[in-house]
Amino acid sequence: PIAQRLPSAPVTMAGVLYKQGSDGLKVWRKRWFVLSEYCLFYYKSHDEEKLLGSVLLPSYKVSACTAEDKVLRKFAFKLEHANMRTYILCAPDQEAMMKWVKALTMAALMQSPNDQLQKQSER
Ligand code: 4IP
Repeated sequence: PIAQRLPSAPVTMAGVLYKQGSDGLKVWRKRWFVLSEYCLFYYKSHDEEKLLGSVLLPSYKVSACTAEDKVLRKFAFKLEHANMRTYILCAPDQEAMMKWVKALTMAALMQSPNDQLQKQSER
């Protein structure tokens, strides 16, 4: 079952990412990703007509891929969970990758993107 998006929920970040297939050939597919609150949704394309999947982020660990992951793509990162599927994603450039890793990490920790700003202003 794919978690559905609540139209009223705010979008933290959206953009193109490449996603590796989970089956044998692990073919990369270009997808449109939307981060809304604690859930990452991916669609076939930018028009957001076909929702292909969603990842409930809390308890996921977000990190850049390393040589050990043997991912032959630049700007690759992964979403790992103790007992859920691992997602291997790849951003179009370094800046996008940094932004996604940061935003997804915050969502995984159930912190809203505004929490950090708030904490900074409290100091
Ligand atoms: C598909 O490979 C796509 O990567 C799918 O991703 C993926 O589904 C399928 O994995 C995988 O078999 P091909 O396109 O080469 O057939 P998407 O849904 O983005 O199109 P997921 O679950 O990753 O969405 P399985 O394991 O779900 O079949």
